[in-house]
Amino acid sequence: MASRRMMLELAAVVIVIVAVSGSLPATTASAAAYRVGDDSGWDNGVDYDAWAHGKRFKVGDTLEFLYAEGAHNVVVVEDEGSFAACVAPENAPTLSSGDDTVALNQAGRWLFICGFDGHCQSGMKLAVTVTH
Ligand code: CU1
Repeated sequence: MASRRMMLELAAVVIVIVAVSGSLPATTASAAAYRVGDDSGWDNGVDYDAWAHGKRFKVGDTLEFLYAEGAHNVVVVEDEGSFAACVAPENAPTLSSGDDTVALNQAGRWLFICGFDGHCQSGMKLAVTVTH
């Protein structure tokens, strides 16, 4: 028959296991890394509305824009009007390494366009809504 001391030790072990396993999902679920366009990357001829559809972007997630350097860029646009009109504002942050990762570090609308002539108009634009 188990002693009272053994039962207390067993209870302590169970509490530790519950505490550890309970904390793991919280840390792993907090950030997701998305490759924009999946295997198609950031390119002409990809439907980015369809790509974003159904995804739930959270603060702390990252977006990776992968493309041939020099073929495209990524302009971070602040206002919906510029996004709708495919206009890259004068001082908008522009990424151009070919492998650009954007940390979605605040909630709200995040708008991206390709600044190359005609690319945004033909579909290289991505809007995501980021929540806490
Ligand atoms: Cu482009």
